[in-house]
Amino acid sequence: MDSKYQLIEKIGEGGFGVVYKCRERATNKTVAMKRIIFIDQDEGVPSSVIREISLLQELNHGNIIRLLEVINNWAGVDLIFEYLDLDLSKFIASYPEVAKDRQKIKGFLSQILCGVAYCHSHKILHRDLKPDNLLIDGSNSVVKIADFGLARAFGVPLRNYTGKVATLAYKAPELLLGANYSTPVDMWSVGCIFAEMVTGQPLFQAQSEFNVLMEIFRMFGVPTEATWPGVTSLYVYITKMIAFPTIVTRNLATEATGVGAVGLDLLSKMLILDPSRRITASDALQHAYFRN
Ligand code: INR
Repeated sequence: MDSKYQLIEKIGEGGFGVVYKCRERATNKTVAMKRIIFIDQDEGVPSSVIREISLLQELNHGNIIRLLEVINNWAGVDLIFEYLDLDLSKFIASYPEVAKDRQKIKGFLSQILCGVAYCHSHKILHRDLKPDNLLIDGSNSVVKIADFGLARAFGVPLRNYTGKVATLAYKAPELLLGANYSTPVDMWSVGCIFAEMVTGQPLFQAQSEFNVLMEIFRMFGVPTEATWPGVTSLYVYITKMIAFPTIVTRNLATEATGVGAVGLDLLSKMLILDPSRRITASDALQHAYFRN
C-alpha cells in the first residue's frame, strides 16, 4: 500500500510501541511515528483509546510534542508527531558541561514546568516523565515533552513490548506504594529530572520498585502519619516498610550543591513525600528561582 509516510529508521521503543523517524512524502518533512499494535484485540482499536487520543490531539502548547495525525490500521494505530533530533538523556550524555550550565538548567526546567502546568490544567497526567521523553530542538534551547497522556490512553505497562522493565528512577513514592495518585506524580518526576540536570546522575537509581523506594527513604526518611497522613495504611507500606527499616544516609543539599540555595529550596518542594504538600507546576513557575 502507498503510505503517506516513509519509514526512515527506528528511534525508540516506548512502553506502548515503536517510534520511527519518518518522511512525509508530500512535503518532505520529517515526523515521528509511534506505531502501536493491539496484539490481543480482535476488533481494532478500543473506543476508549480513540477517545483518549482525540483529547491528546487537542493539546496545543509550545512545550508539548504536537500530535499531528492519527491513522487507524487493522492492527492498531499510528500516531504521527512532530520530530525533534535529541532527547535530554542524550543531551546530558553528549554535552555534560552545557547540561550543567545554570542558565540552561533554569531555561529547560521552566519550559518543562510550562508544559506540565498546561497538561495538568487540562486534567491530563504524564505519569512517566523522564529524560528520554523530554525532546530538545536543534538550537538546544527548546524543550518539548513527549508521551503525555499515553499512559491513560493505553494503560500502564510494567514492561515495554521487548520485555525491558520500565524506567523506575523517576517514579513518585505514592506510585511505588500503590496509593491513589494524581498530578503530583509528575512533579516528583520533574524534581528527579531537575536534580539529574544538576548532578549528571539519576537521583534514585535502583533495579526494583522496592529498591527505588528504599533509596527515596534513605534520603527523606520513612514517612509516618505525621509527615504523610494515610501512608501507614497503604498495602506496600504495611507489608514491606516494617520489615525493612531504612536509615537516612543521604542528603539532598550535599548531593545537589550545584543548584544553589534558591534552586535547592525549589527542588526540595518538588521532592516532598506527601503528594498533597508537593509544589504544583504553576506554583513552581512563580518560585524565586525563576526571578531574574
Ligand atoms: C528522538 C527520539 C530523537 N525524537 C529519540 C524520540 C532519540 C533522538 O523518541 C523522538 C521523538 C520525536 C518522539 O522526535 N517525536 C516524538 C518520541 C515520542 C513522541 S514518544 C514523539 O511518544 O515518547 O515515543
